[in-house]
Amino acid sequence: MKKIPERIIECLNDNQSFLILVHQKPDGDAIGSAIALGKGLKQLNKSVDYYIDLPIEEKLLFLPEIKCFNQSLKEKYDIIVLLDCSTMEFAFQPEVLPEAKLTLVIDHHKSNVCYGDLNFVEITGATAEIVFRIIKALNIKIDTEMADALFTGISTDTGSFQFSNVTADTHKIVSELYLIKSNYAHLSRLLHGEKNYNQMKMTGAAIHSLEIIKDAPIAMMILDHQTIKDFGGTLNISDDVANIGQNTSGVIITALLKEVNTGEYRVSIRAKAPFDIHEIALKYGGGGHERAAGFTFKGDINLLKKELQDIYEAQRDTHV
Ligand SMILES: [Mn+2]
Repeated sequence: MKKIPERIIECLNDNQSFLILVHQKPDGDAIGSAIALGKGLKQLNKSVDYYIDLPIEEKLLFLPEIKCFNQSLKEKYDIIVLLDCSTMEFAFQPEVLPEAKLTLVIDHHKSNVCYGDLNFVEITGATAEIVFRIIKALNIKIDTEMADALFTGISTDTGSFQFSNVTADTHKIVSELYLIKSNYAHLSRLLHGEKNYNQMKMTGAAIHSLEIIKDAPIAMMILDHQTIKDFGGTLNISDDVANIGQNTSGVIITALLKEVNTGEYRVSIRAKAPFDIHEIALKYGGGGHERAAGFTFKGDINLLKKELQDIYEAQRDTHV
């Protein structure tokens, strides 16, 4: 674990007003990181506003602070903090971005381009891990609500501690969260087990569409536009649907295609180590990590299949 640089701590300590932004379509890590940092800064008597892309998935709505999201914004802040967001284009931001003395970027994406005035980017399991370390460095007491927010961030981005991005540091941080609140079983079930009816049906439809590409250990699942509409929209496609493909015996790479508009797919892609699929996401203007990335694809799905196959074959040769 790198030490949090002094200038980041100073930036947070020495300023008074903060606006927190995260990536569009925020996930558990984005929301959990924002809330933990926001609550922490409020403990230091700072003024904190959040500007977050709504709606938020149902399972995250129990988190505190959500009622404070998108309240009237100031014209000017000391600091705009961007969390879990690899480029400014991915940030969900007001049409007119308030003025700020400085933008501070805190992120764990490999594809982060360090677009802030101040940047702290480290490849960790979740941005929430970095936020935890910042909060500790600021000597802020973590209350149970902040612990829940941090646990939510770490647990969701690591697939309940099963992904290859989990490290000893992840567990060290989570072990400290257990000293604040002794039991996360209920929260884990809420985040990873429980689904509403529409989410269950959507998951079923994804499984039904599962196809293994001929001659390659690549799984593809497609949720067509009508299915997404029938079961309550993309918000009801839970994060773990893409992992179902990955859990099929022998599969190395999975693509889950969500037809958000006719012929336009939001693609979630997963890979098993040591395979790295983040380049294809960058190529299509998306982003992400080595083993989990996303992008938008329009066009012939067979071409995408071919591309995935090429990635697999090129990397198989280097890894063997
Ligand atoms: Mn994240």
